Amino acid sequence: MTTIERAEVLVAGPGRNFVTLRLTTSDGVTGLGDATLNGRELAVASYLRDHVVPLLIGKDPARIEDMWQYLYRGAYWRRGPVTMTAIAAVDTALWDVKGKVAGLPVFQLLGGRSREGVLVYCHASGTDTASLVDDVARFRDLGYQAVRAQAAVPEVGGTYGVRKGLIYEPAATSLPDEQPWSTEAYLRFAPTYLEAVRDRLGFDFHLLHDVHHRLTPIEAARFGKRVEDVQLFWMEDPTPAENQESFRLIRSHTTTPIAVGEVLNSIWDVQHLITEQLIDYVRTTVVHAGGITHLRRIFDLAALYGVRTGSHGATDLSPVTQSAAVHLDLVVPNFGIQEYMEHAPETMEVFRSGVRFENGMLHPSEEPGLGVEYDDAAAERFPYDPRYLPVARRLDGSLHDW
Ligand code: CS2
Ligand code: MG
Repeated sequence: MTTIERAEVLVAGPGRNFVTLRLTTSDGVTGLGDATLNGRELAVASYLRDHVVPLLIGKDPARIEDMWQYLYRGAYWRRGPVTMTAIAAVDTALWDVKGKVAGLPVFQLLGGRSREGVLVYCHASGTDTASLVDDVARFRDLGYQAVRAQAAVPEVGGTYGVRKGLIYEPAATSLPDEQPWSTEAYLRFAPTYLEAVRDRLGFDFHLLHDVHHRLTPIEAARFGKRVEDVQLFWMEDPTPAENQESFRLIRSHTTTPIAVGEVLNSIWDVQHLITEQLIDYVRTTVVHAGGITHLRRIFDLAALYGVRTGSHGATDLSPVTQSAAVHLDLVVPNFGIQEYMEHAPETMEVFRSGVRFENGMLHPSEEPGLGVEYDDAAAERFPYDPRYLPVARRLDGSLHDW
């Protein structure tokens, strides 16, 4: 019987920090899984190295579903970002192996193409309204059919999602950067820059905005109502997602579509959001919600309730997740949109990926498996360097959701 012979937890910092699981079978077939949790990478590396890898050696790599059940229910302690990211890495690597053994790209194992390509959205930003509108126009000229727009709020300096230079990387400091926040200033300013984008560039493309967990439910309801004429494709994370009940209040006040889920890690975390149709797009991901196996379950539940997919895809999700996401996005009937941020050149030196961008869509490679290989020699040149995500503080100094 073929078994899992080797399991390597690879920690490196090419462009930014990543944790990758590489499984090797007794037939010499390898599979990759992303295990990156931005700002808490070593917690997942330890969960894998110290508690999961010893359970993998000697197991049958073909038994993906049984492995998922074993690692989830067998741990006793369940759910949460660390656990589910570790399980995700194993699951994704096993799908990669299965594709290579079958000689098929993973999307063929999941049911084959349902669409020709995967519609993506990119991140436009600006330090003020004018530079934001110019940045949206630049991405439209590059062929993007969907663009996220974020601008700095004047009274409080930097704000979430404003790129410095070519690559946006929020985890940029060796201790959390304390960034100021004013809800009042944001609520006064954000609607005006979204309106300016539509005034200057029109309505023939999808415009998205990430509130990034910053508002109370009633503030989010007010914001959603205020921007209805902007016709957003979605307002994302309008309020912290732990309290799923909050979205009922927002829903009752506005028709602006709602997207939630990048910080959620299991079907139980999104169950009521979906079954009570409190959201329009579910943003859970391969890497943080238990891998391809579990994410497919979430997407199939969402399909029953008219909720579409809109997976998170920032640069702190590695090219392994990006490829796995595109394979799944190509197949699921209720696909909505896929977030896409170009990784840094250093990242692409380590992760050799066959995913390609063409006229506003991503396309997976036709290689067997996920179509991503890990270059150890290149990774050697980029050691892990601890980085934290920022924290936000209101102008009175009290802690706010970043
Ligand atoms: C954001 C992310 O892309 C998004 O929608 O919410 O940039 C998020 O801030 C980071 O992935 C956190 O690591
Ligand atoms: Mg987000």
